[in-house]
Amino acid sequence: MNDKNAENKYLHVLPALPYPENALEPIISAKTMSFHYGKHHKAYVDNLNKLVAGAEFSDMPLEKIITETAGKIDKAPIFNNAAQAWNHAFYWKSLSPKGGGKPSSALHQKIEESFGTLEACKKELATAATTQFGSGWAWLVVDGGKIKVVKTSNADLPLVKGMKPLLTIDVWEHAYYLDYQNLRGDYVTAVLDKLINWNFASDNLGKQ
Ligand code: MN3
Repeated sequence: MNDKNAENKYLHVLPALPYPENALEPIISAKTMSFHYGKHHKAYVDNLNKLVAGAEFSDMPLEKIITETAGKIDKAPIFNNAAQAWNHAFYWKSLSPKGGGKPSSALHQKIEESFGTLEACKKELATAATTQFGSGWAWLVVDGGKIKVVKTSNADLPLVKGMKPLLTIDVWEHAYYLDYQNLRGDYVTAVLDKLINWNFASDNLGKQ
């Protein structure tokens, strides 16, 4: 992509959005998407390439960089940018203009085993998303064969906790402030009702 990173075996690239920037309106505006994807997500990818250029992690794919740098204070800038690059790519796929509604029967059954009802699962996701103090993420994960809701701070992610992520909601202020200002709960409710991509979660459930 540019000469500066020519020595990197892995040049990290900003993945294409799975839909146009205005596709999630009116729940998430094109303006939010333009900044969130085009500025924030892009900056994480660009910063990661700069941080690893010609150095220790330049020959590693994204997920390996994340697991190798997790919990190491002196590698925090690399971890933060790598994890945020990964988290955002996963978040875009966790949303869909045709989202909301109900999961596939296999996922629905697993959700009912863990939460009783889909509504209870959504409520727990909403609670995690609204009670995460400061910046972070709410996740639906598989942990020990059971579906659970977890929340993480800043760039942290289930991948480094031995959990398989199924979907995520970004609750950093940049995800909702232009559209909802301080009303994080309204953003979360709208996303869960109209945009959440249960098909993506089903696909992830089926993966090893
Ligand atoms: Mn974000």
